[in-house]
Amino acid sequence: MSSLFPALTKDPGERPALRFGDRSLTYAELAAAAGAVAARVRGRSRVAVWATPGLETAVGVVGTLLAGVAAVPLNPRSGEKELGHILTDSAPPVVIAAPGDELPAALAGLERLDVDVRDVGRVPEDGAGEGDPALVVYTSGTTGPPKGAVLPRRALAATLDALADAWQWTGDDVLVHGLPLFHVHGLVLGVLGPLRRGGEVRHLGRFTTDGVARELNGGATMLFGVPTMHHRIAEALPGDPELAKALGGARLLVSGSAALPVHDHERITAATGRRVIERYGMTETLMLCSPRWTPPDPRPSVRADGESRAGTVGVPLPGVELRLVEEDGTEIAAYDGETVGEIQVRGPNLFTEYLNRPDATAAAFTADGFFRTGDMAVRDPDGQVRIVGRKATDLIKSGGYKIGAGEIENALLEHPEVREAAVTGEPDDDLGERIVAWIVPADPHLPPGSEELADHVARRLAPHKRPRIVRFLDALPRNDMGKIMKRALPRG
Ligand code: MCA
Ligand code: AMP
Repeated sequence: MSSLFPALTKDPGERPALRFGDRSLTYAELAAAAGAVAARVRGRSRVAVWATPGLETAVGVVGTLLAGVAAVPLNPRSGEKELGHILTDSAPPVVIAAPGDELPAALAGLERLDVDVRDVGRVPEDGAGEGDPALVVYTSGTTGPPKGAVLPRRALAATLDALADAWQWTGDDVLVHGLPLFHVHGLVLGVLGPLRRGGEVRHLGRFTTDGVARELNGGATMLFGVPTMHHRIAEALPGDPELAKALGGARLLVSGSAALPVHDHERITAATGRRVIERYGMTETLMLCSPRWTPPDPRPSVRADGESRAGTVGVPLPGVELRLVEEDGTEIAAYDGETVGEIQVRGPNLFTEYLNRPDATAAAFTADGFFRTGDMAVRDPDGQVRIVGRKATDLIKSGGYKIGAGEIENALLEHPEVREAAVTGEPDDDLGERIVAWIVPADPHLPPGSEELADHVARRLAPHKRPRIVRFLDALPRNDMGKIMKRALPRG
């Protein structure tokens, strides 16, 4: 296929490509450093990347892709159980890291390859096919450990080009964000996106509203974030004129990974005069829907096609076939803003399979090749999609991370002082949903501490999967079959 990064192969110049804090690389420097990585990983089956929010991660992933090899980004905060599962499942022979990174014992058996961002190599000819795997990204399901979604090179190219079309995203754009680099949002959209366009990304290392204000006031044109980040911006705006000025001057403010509450949309628009564009996607499908961006028209009566409207996620992106279906599989024809159905999608942007999970892959697709998203939506008369819920109550979206109740329950049950455990999500102004653990202690007179249980989950899985609230019960409500009835749990 044609190159994923034309800006690296055709005359890479002194234009800025990547900036992390005070460290940066031009396109020429990135081509050299990523070319050196490519030479070192060529011919490997897969490469794990210790995905800290740093320059080396970006160079490591780009170099791996240039070599036609698939990268497996690892959350550097993964606990032992989660990391162990990902390594066993994806079996990478090599791990890419930054010099000086301390790697956990689970990675000791892998060959370690440190990225030197000043290395000089050549960008190889692109010999990879469009169906070849580019990334394996781990994503939670309702039960069991996370599954590795295998994303082909075609999917990355298709989704980034569709977004470029919808948003008029070009090499002149400078993106700022503070998203983690082991998920689709921060890595594919947030790093590979600007590089495919030949533009610049400035990563904040860690999200702060001050960092956003500084970069948008200093030449950045676009901001990507999860709703929690936009919520924190909305909270800060009244007392922060610099932030209001920064957002007011941006070309594009984008939210995704979970629903942005209408209240936060409204507060940002009131303080900055700008609408946040809300797009919708999934790890398995990459981006599915977005409003189209058009330059602001001074005439108030002019509305652009698919314009951003709070509460909706816009229209299907170019190349994405999207349908709503009833429980029995019947397609819903109505654009009435009322009839709810599951979103099913097909297109070049989709993953190919869950690694080593043919059962789960088969269950995820319909006979005619549509992927079942599990998201429930309606379509408004103007074609805009409005997500109204999710099929599975056992999937929790917290801070934009998808977290399966089952994996946390399993981790909690491994604690010696826990007899029974159920995990639910409840509304949270900041995180969207917060994780609640319902525990029947082994010894009713001596329940484990809440902090102790949170640490236990954080150590095994990852800190963002830890329960924020722990409630103790004498017994979990169960039906006649013995199944836990989560809806019958007392409300907090
Ligand atoms: C607290 N911490 C702990 C513990 N408690 N560590 C270990 N054990 C504990 N018991 C630490 C945390 O690690 C962290 O450390 C700090 O305390 C605060 O953590 P926390 O409160 O959890 O989070 P936060 O810092 O407030 O994070 C909010 C956030 C984050 C920045 C919005 O949730 C985030 O980055 N979300 C992005 C998720 C994302 O990218 N999703 C995209 C998925 P320290 O202080 O050192 O940091 S892709 C997707 O969904 C699709 C494709 C799409 O559409 O985009
Ligand atoms: P992930 O598996 O982490 O890739 O999360 C994908 C899920 O995030 C989708 O299936 C949706 O439930 C949710 N999601 C992503 N973007 C939005 C959005 N703009 N509005 C509502 N939900 C969203």
